[in-house]
Amino acid sequence: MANTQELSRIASQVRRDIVRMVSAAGSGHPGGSLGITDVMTALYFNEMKHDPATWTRSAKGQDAFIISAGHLAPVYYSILARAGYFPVSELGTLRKFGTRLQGHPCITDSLPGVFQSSGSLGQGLSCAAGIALGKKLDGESERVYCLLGDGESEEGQIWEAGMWAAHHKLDNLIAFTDWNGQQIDGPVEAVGGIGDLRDKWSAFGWEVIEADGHDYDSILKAFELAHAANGKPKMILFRTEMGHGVDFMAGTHKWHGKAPSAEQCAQALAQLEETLGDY
Ligand SMILES: Cc1ncc(C[n+]2csc(CCOP(=O)(O)OP(=O)(O)O)c2C)c(N)n1
Repeated sequence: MANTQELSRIASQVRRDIVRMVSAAGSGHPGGSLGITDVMTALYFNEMKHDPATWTRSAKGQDAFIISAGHLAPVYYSILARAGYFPVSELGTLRKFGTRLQGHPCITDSLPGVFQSSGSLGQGLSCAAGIALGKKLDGESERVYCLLGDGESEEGQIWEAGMWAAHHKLDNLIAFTDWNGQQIDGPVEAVGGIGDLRDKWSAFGWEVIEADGHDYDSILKAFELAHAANGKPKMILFRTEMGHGVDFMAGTHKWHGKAPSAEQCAQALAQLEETLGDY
């Protein structure tokens, strides 16, 4: 289990990976990936019970993770590689024809660590809830985690899954939202308007926890609070900043799905400490 200092070092390398991967691919989603990096690092290097050496999609004794916001693949791939699911050198193959690292995660690509294909927004929570019920029926005590975007939360299927999970009292389901206030075309409230996510998830019968998605104490505390077996699924609303860690990408939707040029990549890397070695 990594401590907060180690998490911060890993996250810096993950951010470097994201910038380099998307820049080399010439397309992809750096903004949201950089914003949720601290939470994803804490999830895989501290919170989740998982073992890359014995992982399969149906392995017993391990937690499951579904990335519903599949466009955040760059951060997901970097985290999986850095955690030991596949060689770090493979990160340089993002979005190339015939590789396992397509623009959105796909189970038919057989990339170790990937539980579910995603990219078509709105579907992941349904999968996560199904897995959570399956674990309960099998008498397993492991948990299921699911990452949602706030823009993604405009999808109706999310709320159907939310009702269903509460109905089945899935307190082994911990969903979390990348609550950056931005989506593809601008601020979430300007594009679709989801209102107050705290009130909405509470009204849907979920335990709601709010946390700072760039403060490891806050992130780890939120996960700890979510462990309570109280008959309710948990929603952690992580306040994040899109593009966090790179000054010219921070706080704007403009880097939602745009690749940095070679020059911009170098500029970004100069702001991020190399801690584990580049691929
Ligand atoms: C069903 C579906 N509709 C539209 C899209 C296109 N799309 C990709 S990401 C995105 C915005 C998602 O916003 P958010 O979840 O807030 O992610 P962020 O911008 O923070 O990365 C949209 C509309 C999609 N992938 N799937």
